[in-house]
Amino acid sequence: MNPENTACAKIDEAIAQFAIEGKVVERRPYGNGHINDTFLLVCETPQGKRKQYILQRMNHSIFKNPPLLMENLTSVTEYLRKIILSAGGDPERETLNVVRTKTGDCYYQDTGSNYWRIFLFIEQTICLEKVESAGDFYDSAVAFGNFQKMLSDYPADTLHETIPNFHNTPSRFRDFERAVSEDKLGRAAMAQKEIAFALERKAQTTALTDLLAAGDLPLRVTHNDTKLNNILFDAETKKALCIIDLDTVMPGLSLYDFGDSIRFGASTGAEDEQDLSKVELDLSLFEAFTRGYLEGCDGSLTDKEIEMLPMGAKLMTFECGLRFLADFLEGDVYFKIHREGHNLDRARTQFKLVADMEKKWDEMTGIVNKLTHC
Ligand code: ADP
Ligand code: GN1
Ligand code: MG
Repeated sequence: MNPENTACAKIDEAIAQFAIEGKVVERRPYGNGHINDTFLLVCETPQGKRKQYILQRMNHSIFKNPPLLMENLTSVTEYLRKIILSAGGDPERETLNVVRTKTGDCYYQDTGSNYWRIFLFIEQTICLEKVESAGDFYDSAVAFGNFQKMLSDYPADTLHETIPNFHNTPSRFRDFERAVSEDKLGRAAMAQKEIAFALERKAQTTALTDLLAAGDLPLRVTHNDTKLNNILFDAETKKALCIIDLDTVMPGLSLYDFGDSIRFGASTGAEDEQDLSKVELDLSLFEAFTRGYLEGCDGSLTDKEIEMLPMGAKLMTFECGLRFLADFLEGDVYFKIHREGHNLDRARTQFKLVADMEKKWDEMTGIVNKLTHC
């Protein structure tokens, strides 16, 4: 999906439906998300006031039921709004705010079956693609832990599963095996080393799902996509301000949120780094995030969840690698790519990180023990 092409097609029809302030004077593709098509809208009122919005075309080949997704999202953000207000915070900056259509709906389905939504643009914020300091990463951890805590009494059974089996690693492994055996584009030959790496680790994929099935890990309301660029930092205070990208807020494990943050943020290289010598797990960042996450969850994690934190990190990294590799084999139909082989490069960084976590396993568990016994 190319945002520019989309812009030409239905974007004006969509914008006209929403109750936004002023006239759109500029619009352009925005951000680095892999899933939705995101645009910044700059508006001006007749009085000369400038107001900005985020317009998104939801990816409905991935999110099969955008209306139910939007029901989750509006309900969760309204719930968060009340908690933020009662804590004396600013709900227009600390959570997403959905702008309604002129007829009061939270999304618009255009005549070409695209689904659109608009959020208030959260001004004066920074979105980080890479951890710049251990302090930032620690802050993001407190915010993600706190996010889960804020939603701890949310009625989980009212949430729709926007992507079934999203973090079910054995199910992701089966998808990967199918992609290898179908090898639709004959690309498997280019990824033999990576395929072998994944197959050798099949037995590990059930580590978390087995504990969940046995009732040894609690199901919570989790974000499920906690990479660093899904959090906005206040540009002035540099503090973590708002958790965004709420499309996958669903019942899940705390270890999914912990692990996904580590795989993205505690790596010394970018998710798509081609020079693998630059990619390893930074243990000081692992420690900073673990400390922050434990603080943000504020004593709510069980002993078993804490014990499994390193496994959460390893499994989420492995799972993401499997997903990138399967998508490479299937012809890049899920994650947006910006160059040939992009998904293979991404899979390679994830597997390099997994291998490094295996080497650093004792240090990882040592850090978790140290932080929970001091
Ligand atoms: P995707 O699902 O494709 O990752 P996101 O919802 O994460 O899409 O949005 C993509 C990017 O747009 C984010 O990483 C962030 O930079 C920016 N963004 C999204 N919502 C807002 C907002 N309300 N205010 C400011 N920036 C935003
Ligand atoms: C996608 O939407 P975005 O870019 O924040 C993906 C995550 C992956 C991530 C890898 C809905 O996240 O699961 O971990 O890419 N989101 C979805 O960068 O599949
Ligand atoms: Mg995102």
